[in-house]
Amino acid sequence: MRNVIRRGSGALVALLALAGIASWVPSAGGGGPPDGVVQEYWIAAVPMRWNVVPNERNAIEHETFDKSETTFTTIVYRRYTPNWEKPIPNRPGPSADNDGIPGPLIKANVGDTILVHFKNLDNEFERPHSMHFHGVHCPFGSDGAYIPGFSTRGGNVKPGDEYTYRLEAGPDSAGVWPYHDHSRSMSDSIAGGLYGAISILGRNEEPPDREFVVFFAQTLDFMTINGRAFVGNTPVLRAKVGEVVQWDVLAIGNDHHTFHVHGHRWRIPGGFEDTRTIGPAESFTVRWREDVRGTWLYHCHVEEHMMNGMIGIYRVTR
Ligand SMILES: [Cu+2]
Repeated sequence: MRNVIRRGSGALVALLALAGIASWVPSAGGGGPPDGVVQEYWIAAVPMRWNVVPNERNAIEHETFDKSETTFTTIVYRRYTPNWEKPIPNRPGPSADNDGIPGPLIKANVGDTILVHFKNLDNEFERPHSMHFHGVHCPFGSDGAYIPGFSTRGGNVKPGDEYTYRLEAGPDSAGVWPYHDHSRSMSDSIAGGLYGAISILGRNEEPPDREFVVFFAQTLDFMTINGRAFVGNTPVLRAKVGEVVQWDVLAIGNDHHTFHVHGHRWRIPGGFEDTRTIGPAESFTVRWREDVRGTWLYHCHVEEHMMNGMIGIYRVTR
């Protein structure tokens, strides 16, 4: 579904000229190699009814909930086919059923240019929104942050309006990074799930066989992974023995979390670990080649968070 255009082709230059964006110049320090490609995404902020606990149960502690305590109307990032023809599922497959929180996983390679066409379709709260990306290079106009008197239209996209953010994946962009609303309404938006991840593959780095996004945040009164709480609602992540798995771990909101996976550990400088602390807007990836089957837990190890929903299942089969 990703739209890939070879950079430097005459057709692209003509296309950009037609679109009125041929005057774009790469930002300092992020100049990609001539073999980089242009990745294009169409992402809108749209209203959605979201249930944090769809099965209305905390299965481990035999607690039940009512739909009225777990469901709310919010604004999420939704991916569209080119030129806004129709919405498409954010990530069919790798991370269960996410179709709103977090937003679409944006993928690119070091050296690529990323054009994110953003449209504000918030006709529910009628608030301005934006997209602000960590980790990538961009000209100031694509920073997506609202600063009275200084920011461009991209920092405060009004309902019904569109803006195209122009980003570059430099050598120092390799890894995973959050993106989120940074307009005037960012506090409400982030609490409501208006965030996502951007994953950039380094030079000479092979893509993993499986890539999992684990986004820690509070949603309503629950501690959530990808906007869901409790085993049976949070993503069930799946892999096979022998596969290389990559975990993209991110956090947003007001809390620090500790990412922990049962039965596994990953290499760090000077040794190994199986738990790592992550604070608001921080992000990291860990990888390993899967070597043990089982139905494992992954969770935040802050006890209150885990008991309040921040826990999921990782299934490894032969
Ligand atoms: Cu936590």
